[in-house]
Amino acid sequence: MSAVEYAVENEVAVLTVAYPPVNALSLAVRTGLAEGLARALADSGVKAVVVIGGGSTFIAGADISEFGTPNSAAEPRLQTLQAQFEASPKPIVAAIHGTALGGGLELALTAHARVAVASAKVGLPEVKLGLLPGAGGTIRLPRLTGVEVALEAVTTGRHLGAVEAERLGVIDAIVDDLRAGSVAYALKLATDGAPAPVRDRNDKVSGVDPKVFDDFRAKNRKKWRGQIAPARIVDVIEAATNRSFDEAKAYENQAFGELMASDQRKALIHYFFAEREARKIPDVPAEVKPLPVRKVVVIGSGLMGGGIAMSFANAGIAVKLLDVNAEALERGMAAVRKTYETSLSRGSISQAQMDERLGRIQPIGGYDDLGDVDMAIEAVFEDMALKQEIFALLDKATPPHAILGTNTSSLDIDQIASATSRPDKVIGAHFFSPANVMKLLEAVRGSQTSAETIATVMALGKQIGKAPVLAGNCDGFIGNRMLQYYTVNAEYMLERGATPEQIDRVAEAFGMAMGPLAMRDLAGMAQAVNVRAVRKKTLPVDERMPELVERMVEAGRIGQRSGSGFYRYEGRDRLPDPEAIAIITAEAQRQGIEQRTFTDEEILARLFHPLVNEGAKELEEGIAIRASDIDVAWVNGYGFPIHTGGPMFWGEQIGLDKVLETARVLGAENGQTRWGPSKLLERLVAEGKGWKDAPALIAQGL
Ligand code: 3H9
Repeated sequence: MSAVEYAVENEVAVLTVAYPPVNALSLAVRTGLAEGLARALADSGVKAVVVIGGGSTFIAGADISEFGTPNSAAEPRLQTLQAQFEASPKPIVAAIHGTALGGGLELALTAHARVAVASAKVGLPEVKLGLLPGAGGTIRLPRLTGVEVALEAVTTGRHLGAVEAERLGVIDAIVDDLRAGSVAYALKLATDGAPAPVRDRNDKVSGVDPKVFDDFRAKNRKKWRGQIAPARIVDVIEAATNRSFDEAKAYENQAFGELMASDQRKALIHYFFAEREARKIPDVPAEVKPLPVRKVVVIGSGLMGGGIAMSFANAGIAVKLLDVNAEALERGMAAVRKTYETSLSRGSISQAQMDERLGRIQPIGGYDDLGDVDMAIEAVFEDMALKQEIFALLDKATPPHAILGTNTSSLDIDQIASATSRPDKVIGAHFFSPANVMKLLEAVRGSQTSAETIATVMALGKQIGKAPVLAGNCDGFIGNRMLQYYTVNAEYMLERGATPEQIDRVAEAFGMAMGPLAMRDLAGMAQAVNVRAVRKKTLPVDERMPELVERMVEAGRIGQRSGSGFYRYEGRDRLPDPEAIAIITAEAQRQGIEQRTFTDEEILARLFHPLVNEGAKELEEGIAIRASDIDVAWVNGYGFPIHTGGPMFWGEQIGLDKVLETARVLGAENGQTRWGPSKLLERLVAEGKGWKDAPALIAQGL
C-alpha cells in the first residue's frame, strides 16, 4: 500500500499521508507525495490539491530513523518535492492537525496556504536534535513572521499553537472540520487565485537592522553555552535578510550539512530515541494496558507535594492535595497559587488557564474522602515509620484498584509496601524539585510491583509531560546514587588543591547550569551536614567522607543565603574568597593531604567519569535497564547537558577506556569498594565493546 492515499473530492485532489506513527517524511512518503501531486496535475478534473495527515497528525518532520541511510539522500528529496509544490499551477493547501514539525512544516510552507484545526501545533524543533531546519525553514519562516519571531521560534524549537501561529502569519485559517474546510479553502484559491509562494514574499526580510541579530546573540550567549546549533540558526536567519533566496538556501544547506556531521547531532538524536525507549520495559509486555488515572491524591503539601499536584493539574488531571496539618495545607495552597501567579505575570499562562488549573486542585485535611482516586502519591519527609503509617491509611481509604506511589528519594520501596495489603500496587514515583518544572520521573519498582502498576506509572509520566525512567530499588535509585560521586569528588579535589572557581568553571563550561560547589552554596549546607552524618555511618571501611562542608558550617559559612560558603556573595554575584580557600587548606593539612595543581582536563575527568563508572555498576546490578535510561535520568533530573547525549553516551564517545583509567586512579585514592572500576566496564574495555553489548555480557555473568 502506498504511504500516500489519493482521492478526489469536489474537484480537489486530497493526498492523505498514511505512514504511522507520525507520518515522517520517509522516502516512501516523499515518493507518494510526488506521485500524488503529478497525478493531480495531470487530472483535468482537479482544480486544487490538499495535503493532509492520516491518523493523529500531519507530518512530524523528516524521518529521523532514516538519517545517515541511503534513503535520506534518495530522490525525490524533500527540496525537490518543495520545488514541485511551489511550481504547481494548481493551488496546494496543507491541512494541519496534530503537529506539523520540522520538514513537515517546511513542506507546508511551500504550499500556497496552510489551514489548521485550533488544537494543531507547528514548529521547527530541529535545534533539539542539534540541527537547523534544512528545507528552507530558516528562510521561509521569517518571510511570514518577521525576523524576531523566527529567531525565537527556531532557536528554541518551540511548538506554536495554531491560534498563535495564525496571529503570526504562519497559518492562514483555522477551521473546525479540517478536511471539508481545507477542500473549500483550496477551491477558493483555485477560483480567486493563489497568493505568491512564501519564498517570493520579501517585505518582512528586507531592510532588517543587523543589530537585531547581534543583540539576539548577545542576549542568549550564556543560555546556548556549549551548543553549536542555536548560533548557526541565527547566522542562517540573518542570511535570509541579506542574501537572495537561493544564496541563503545554499548557505542553509551548508550549515545543515555541518550540523548533521556534528557529535552534538549524534548525541541529541541518541537522546531523542533514549527518552522514547525508556518508556518500554522489557518484562512489561505491550498487552499489559495502563490503568486510566483520572483522579490523584498527593499526600503532603510541602514544596514537593504542591509541585507534584501542579504537574497533574497542568495536564488536566484532577488532584486532591492532602495534609493533616491545616496550616501547612493553607501554606501549600498559597505557594501553589503564587507559582501560578508568577506564570501569569510572565505571560506563560492565561488567567483562564490559571483558574482552570487551580480549580483542579482540591485541598483536603484527611483520609475520609479518597474513594474516587485512581492513584496516591505520598510526598512527606523521609521517615520510614511515617511513610508506613500513611501507606496503611491509604490502603484502607483508597479503592482496591488504586496505585500507591511514594516520592521517597532513598527509602526502601519494599519496606513501605509491606505496610499495605497490595504490594503489587506500590511503586516509587520520585519527582525532582521543583516538581512542576523538572521533567524526570524516576519510577522505582519494588520486588512485588506488578507489570500493570509499572505500565500505568510510565504512561502517566508521559501524559503529564515528564520523562519517566524505571529504576530498581536501591539506595539512591538511578540518579542520586550517581550524584554522590560528583559532589563528593568535587570536595576531594578541593582538598587536593583545586579551587572552587576552577571546578565550577570546568563544570559550567561543560554545560552544567551550575558547578557543584556553587550548587552546594545555593542549596545551603546546614541540612547537608545532617544527611552526611547519616551517610557516614554506612560508608565502607576503606572510604573517608571529606569534611569541608562541616568546616564551612562551623565557620558560619552555610551558603549563599548567609552571604558565604565556598564563595562569598555580593547579592547574587559569587566571588572567590581567600577565607574559604584558607579553611580548605587548613583542612587538607589536618588530613595530611598534600595539595597540588589540577588541569581543567583532569577536573573534567574526575567530575564526570565516576558517574559513568557508577552507571555501569547500576547496569550490572539491574538497577537501570539500559545505559540510555541513565542518560535520560541525568539530563532531566540533574541538568547534565543534553547536547552530550547524557553521561553514558558521552562516556562511550570519549572512550570507556578513559573512564576506566579514572576509576582505577580514584579507586586507589578514595577506596576501591565504591570508587573502583565496575566489572562491566572492565569487560567492555577489555573486549573493545560498548553499552549495546552490556546485556549479553551481564547475562553471561561478569
Ligand atoms: C527535520 O525535519 C529536518 C528537516 O529540517 C530537514 C530535512 C531535509 N522520525 O514522541 P512520541 C517516532 S528533523 C522518525 O512517543 P508523541 C518516535 O520515535 C525532524 N520517527 O509521540 C516514536 O516511535 P516508537 C524534526 C519519529 O505523540 C513514535 O514516533 N521533527 C519521528 O509524544 C511516537 O513518538 C522533530 O524533531 C520522526 N521525525 O509526540 C519531531 N518523530 O513508538 C520529533 C517521532 O517506536 N518528534 N517518531 O517509540 C516529536 O517531537 C514527537 O515525536 C511528536 C509526537 C510531537 C511528533
